Amino acid sequence: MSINTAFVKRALANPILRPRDINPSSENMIVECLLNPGVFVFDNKIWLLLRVAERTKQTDEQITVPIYNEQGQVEFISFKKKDPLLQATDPRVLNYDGKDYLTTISHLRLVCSDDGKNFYEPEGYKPIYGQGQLEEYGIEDCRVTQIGKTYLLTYTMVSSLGVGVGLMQTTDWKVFERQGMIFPPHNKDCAIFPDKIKGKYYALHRPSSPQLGGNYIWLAESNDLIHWGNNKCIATTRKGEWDSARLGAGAAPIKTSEGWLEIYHGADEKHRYCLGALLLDLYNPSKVIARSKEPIMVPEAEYELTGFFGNVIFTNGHYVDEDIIHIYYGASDEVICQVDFSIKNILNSLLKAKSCL
Ligand code: MAN
Repeated sequence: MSINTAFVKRALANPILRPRDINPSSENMIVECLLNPGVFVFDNKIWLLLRVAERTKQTDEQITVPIYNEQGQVEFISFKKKDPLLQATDPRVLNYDGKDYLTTISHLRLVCSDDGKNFYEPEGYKPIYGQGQLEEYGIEDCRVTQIGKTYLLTYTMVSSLGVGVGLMQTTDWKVFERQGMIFPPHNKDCAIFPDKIKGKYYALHRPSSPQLGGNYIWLAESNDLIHWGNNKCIATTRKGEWDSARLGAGAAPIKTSEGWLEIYHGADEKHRYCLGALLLDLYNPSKVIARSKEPIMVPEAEYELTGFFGNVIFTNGHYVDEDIIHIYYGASDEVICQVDFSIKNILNSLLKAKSCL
């Protein structure tokens, strides 16, 4: 049961942020893409924790990729385009002699706004860069969950050793306590629930299992946010559907009278990324009450269809104001956009989908 597209209210000002709106981290770098922001409310403002993907200038003969060295400085590696050992067909990643490299390196940047539409970089809040070997290819797609006065940041740590989930905590967005990798490779798309359930913390995450299984959403629980266990798979890909190749959680689930509402992304074999919803039992979130049969939103606008990696809408951030969920998303892995949904509408579409199962 699909959602009436009239209920998908894209901001008229979309894209609300483009690469040219953000200064590069140094004069050697070019901001190539802005992606997938975490969202939170702090100091009476709406904040985005942007993923800023940068690269250096390219030449006709060579492709140059950035990595962080052990000292945390950016270094560049160049490959001759004609070199037969180079495979460079995906704009996001290349392979040289069996080793994968990202074409861009991402860090996280804070911007804030009084109205949720016009964002600026406030003074005194520094960018967050990758640190150490497990983040040598950068950090990406950060979810932000607020518990009390503490903000929990779950983000993708990227390195030649693999892709895993890191955790940092902050109360003031100036000092960050890094807790290291909480879910080892291959894992990403981790969102911590904003409330404990029966005394335990819960998180959605997305391990990838290459031989058996696939790219599915799992649920884990923890007593201390650092050690996670009792893992359960709660949503798998669906053959022939819009989420047939992979799926992953968006931001922290929203508590509603009907259950935990989770907005997730699903992709098919052609790498079209859409948004859907899951409804999880309030007291036992491993129980899926309902799941969107059709996406609640598909790439349709021009800025969602073409760009750095077109046909992609990807979200990991929103804030809620009564019935409205204000979603921020990356479009075509290049620009930041905003869309509003009514929670009631999504819940209605989910409950109808349930009765069709
Ligand atoms: C990955 C994600 C995102 C990105 C999509 C689409 O799975 O981690 O960073 O937006 O692919 O390219």
